[in-house]
Amino acid sequence: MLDVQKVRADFPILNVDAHPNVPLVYLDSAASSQKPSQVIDAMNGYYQEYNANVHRGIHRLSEEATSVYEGARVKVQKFINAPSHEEVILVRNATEGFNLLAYSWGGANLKPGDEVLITAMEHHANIVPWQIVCEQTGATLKHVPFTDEGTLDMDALDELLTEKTKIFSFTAASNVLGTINPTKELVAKAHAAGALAAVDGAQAVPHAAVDVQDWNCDFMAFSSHKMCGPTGIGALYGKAEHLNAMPPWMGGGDMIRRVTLEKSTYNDLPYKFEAGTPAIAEGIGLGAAVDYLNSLGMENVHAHEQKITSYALEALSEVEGLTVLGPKSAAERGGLVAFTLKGLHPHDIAQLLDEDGVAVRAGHHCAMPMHKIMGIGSSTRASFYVHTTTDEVDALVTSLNRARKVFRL
Ligand code: 7TS
Repeated sequence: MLDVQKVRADFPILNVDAHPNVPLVYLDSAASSQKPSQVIDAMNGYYQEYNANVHRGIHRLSEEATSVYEGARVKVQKFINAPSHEEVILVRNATEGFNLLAYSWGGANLKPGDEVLITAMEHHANIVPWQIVCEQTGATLKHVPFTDEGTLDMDALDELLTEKTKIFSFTAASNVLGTINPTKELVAKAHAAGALAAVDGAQAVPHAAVDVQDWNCDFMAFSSHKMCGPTGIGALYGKAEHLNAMPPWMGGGDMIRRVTLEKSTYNDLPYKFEAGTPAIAEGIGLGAAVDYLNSLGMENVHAHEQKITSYALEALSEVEGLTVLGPKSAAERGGLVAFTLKGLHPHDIAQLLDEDGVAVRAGHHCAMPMHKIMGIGSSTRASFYVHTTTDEVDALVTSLNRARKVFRL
């Protein structure tokens, strides 16, 4: 189990007050996690001790920067158990990963009559790129519905996966319902139908051990900033056989082998998909974040979140008028709870909670279709991570009850 007080000491921001003399209760890690000093120090160390561009200079600083930056790629590879570092494309975030996939793979492989299958519980990052590429290629976008319990409708999935389906792109864990999808089974179903399987790992990789070989997915995208790392960096994992066959996405320096004024040949993986100077400090920070999570142990991270989520579900059930979205049991969910509170708009709730130092997210959480299906425009979401305590969940509940009183509910 995690020693939460010891973990909290790693996060300098947890000593900062939300308002003068109001301690911060940070319950918004699903939007972006806080960063431990190990990550901040690694990024500062690059800028202060060996700042230089990578992959080009033959001097000590550039060689050191290249070695630490490329070392981070290998750390990411091992963290998700990818067979090779060449299959880890460093991108800006999960969103860029899906855009790369949709434009490059989709642009080259989709045609009228083909279908792309997603689910109704996707983040916009795994919806909009597919809408754009379907519009451009004439392919059709379909979606798997979810049940009233907030789990995927597996019967509908079996009907929707046909020989027309070219790719099934779905989230491993929902950022609103909290649902953990049966990724391995979903990948197997896609493959059985002759389709590729792409996984949105944005809410999965930070929270539990992920093994892309065990899942056998063809692609997976995730972001560093939700896993203790910096913003501006993330990864798209892809099987080499697909990545090698895909055309480049962005052109420029680093992604080429040879350029004439008429024509270019392209670099090997992973560089074929990495045009221009990369986010070097951020890549190094991501490597440090992987080291940090490994030092805690992903089994411990997962167990801690399950404990907090289970406590939160119980504590929130005492708040009058509150309805939790998604599965009822913590065992079926990730470390977040989104809810509605009768008579109160999520923005008003978030504002009142903020007065008490409690930071939550309110709105549609970049999942407008999912909210529409549930018949609500928005929700309030509390999300947990390695430093969350049961006292902080109690503070959330106290603050929600105060909000109800303020609005005379
Ligand atoms: N997929 C899922 C499941 C997500 O939760 C998010 C971000 C993304 C993709 C996109 O990640 P990005 O780093 O490329 O922006 N989700 C949230 C959220 O729930 N609140 O703020 C961002």
